[in-house]
Amino acid sequence: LYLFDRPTEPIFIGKGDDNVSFDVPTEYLIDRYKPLASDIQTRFPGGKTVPITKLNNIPDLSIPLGLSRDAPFSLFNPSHSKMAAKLIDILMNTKSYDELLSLSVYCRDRINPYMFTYALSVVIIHRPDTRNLRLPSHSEMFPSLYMDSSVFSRAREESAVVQAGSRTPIEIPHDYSANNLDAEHRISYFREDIGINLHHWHWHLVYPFDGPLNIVNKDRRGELFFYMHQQILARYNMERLSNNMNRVVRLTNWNEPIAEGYFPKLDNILANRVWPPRPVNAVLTNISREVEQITFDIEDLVRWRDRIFNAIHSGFIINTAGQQVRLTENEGINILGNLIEASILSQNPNLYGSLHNNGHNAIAYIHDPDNRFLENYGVMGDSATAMRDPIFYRWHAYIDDIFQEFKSTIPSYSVQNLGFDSVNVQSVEVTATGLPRNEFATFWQQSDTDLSRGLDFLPRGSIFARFTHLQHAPFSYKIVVDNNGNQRVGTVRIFLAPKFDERGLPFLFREQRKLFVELDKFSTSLKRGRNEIVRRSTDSSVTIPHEVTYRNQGSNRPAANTDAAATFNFCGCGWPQNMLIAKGSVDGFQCQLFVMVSNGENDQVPNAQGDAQVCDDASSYCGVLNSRYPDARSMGYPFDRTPRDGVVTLQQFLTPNMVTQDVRIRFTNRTVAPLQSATASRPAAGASGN
Ligand code: CUO
Repeated sequence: LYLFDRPTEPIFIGKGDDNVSFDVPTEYLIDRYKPLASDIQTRFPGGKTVPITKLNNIPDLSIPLGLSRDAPFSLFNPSHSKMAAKLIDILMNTKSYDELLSLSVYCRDRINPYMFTYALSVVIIHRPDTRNLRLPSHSEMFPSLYMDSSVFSRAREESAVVQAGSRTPIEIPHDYSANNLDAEHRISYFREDIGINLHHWHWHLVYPFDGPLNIVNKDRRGELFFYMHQQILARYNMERLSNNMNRVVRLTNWNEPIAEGYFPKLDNILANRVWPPRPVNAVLTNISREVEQITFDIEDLVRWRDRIFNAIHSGFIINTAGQQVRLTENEGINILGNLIEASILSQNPNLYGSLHNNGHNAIAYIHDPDNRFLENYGVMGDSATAMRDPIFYRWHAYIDDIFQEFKSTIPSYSVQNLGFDSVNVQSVEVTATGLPRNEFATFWQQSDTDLSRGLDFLPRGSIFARFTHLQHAPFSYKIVVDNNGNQRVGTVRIFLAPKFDERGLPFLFREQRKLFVELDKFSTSLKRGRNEIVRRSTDSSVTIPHEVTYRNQGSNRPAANTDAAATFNFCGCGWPQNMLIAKGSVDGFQCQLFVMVSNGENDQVPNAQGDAQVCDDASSYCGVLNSRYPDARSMGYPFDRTPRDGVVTLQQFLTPNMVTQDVRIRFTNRTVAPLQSATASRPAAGASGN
């Protein structure tokens, strides 16, 4: 895991506080350092050295070496993702842990650090012999992707003057990327939330669209691509409505200037440049970037879009063999997810192209489409940063609308598809200590994150950045269910949506269904008669705990080489607990809480256990490690389809096994100090957690 520390520094340099270095065979040093070998190897005496076995045969690395060390690496770039896929394949194919370590050390100072870190992370998550190593948080490895660049010079100064342990955390101001002259700035706290961006980075790490087939081809990955991003939009729209903003507008007209600008204030540490901004009213044009081998026209996007709509309305796609593949009620969404993204599972990339990925690219290179200014991609070109930009949501709203178009072609759920015989949900109630019933409380909270792993300066030792994020008071649901039949298993599905639209009118079901945010889903045994189910907000199947999102936060950090550590890696994917509930408003933003108990027998997935005990923390958006997706229903059920005839309001949609409750989200503009003090150093990597 030391391989992840200070990714741009040479491998043989002593690794910070822990004073660990690698005993690297001379042949492994890059040519520039070979003549200095004896000097280098004795330069950092003392401490611990990790012996590295010299491999007799180094596999052919020419493909991943095709990208220079200081070039930006983007997974949305097909040639980059092919290079990374090759590296993943090579590392996956090493025969033993020792061989993997040795080859990784060999690669580390040669391969582009960002690509190396990405590939090694994918490998560690997926190899049985490394799955239980504890990956550091991506925001620790590359803090510059997650926070205002001004933090780093202040951190450098503090570290130079003050000893580790007594250093003051560097505060990241709330308003660092813009001010309220930009209307979109009102929800920058959501777009720039470190936990949300980490979730997105991690999701794409667990579900890469290219790479070895056994890694890419996960159960229902195309459908999950649709659902996880649909939920991001539902959450974003709820956040917008809480801030008196309209729902996000789809990016439909690709010739019109884009009104939203974005100035990220992030550093690109590899190239020592700032990330390119996008001024207001930029216009998309054809992309022709020979260096990155990425060339397509806006017209290509138009053609792919038209073919995709054509397929949806015809009910089938054409695969590469020229055969029709039906877009069935159950399989259609998964086929389309892979085809629209596009992943390597797309059944015909020639015909349907790569609409979503190249939309990211068209926006990411909008400021320099033919590379005449030698500028890198903008934040839309990286899954770690894309969600910072308002345009991300407009682009994904467009993509989501295509999926919704498909959903409108398949049959609606009948009352029978929705009901659960003799099970009646009587009521649901939300309670939190010190709050009125059915009210959520939100406020600001500060947290600290350690920068020292990602910054290559001396003297070493922990130095923290202090950021402010949204938080809510923990709460519980109490659900009362009458079961007039025998004992059975039910799946409890809890969702939340805004009650009123931009004009203050109650939502019609047709629109509101797309705004339902999943809060939790779990299975429960229902005895005959009255059942009272109590469930805590922290148990949500959507979120991961704060200390998993920000792995440096101390006390719950599991020891390395345990099952709990494996949980940590996969479960880095998950919506941050602090963002479970939207901000709401000072007056109490009005929402509708929805609870459904569906028939567990129909929801069950054979062989869905996998490593569920190890990791099922955020299964709703991330699935379960080494397992099938744990819910047999279409993702988003029961809101993923247009309603049956005659249903206009949510009330009319309800069957007896569903209930709704009016609730409010009340925001208080106060800031709470960090839960844990930042003065304690992080535990040494590889050592037991404290
Ligand atoms: Cu997650 Cu567009 O897919 O960013």
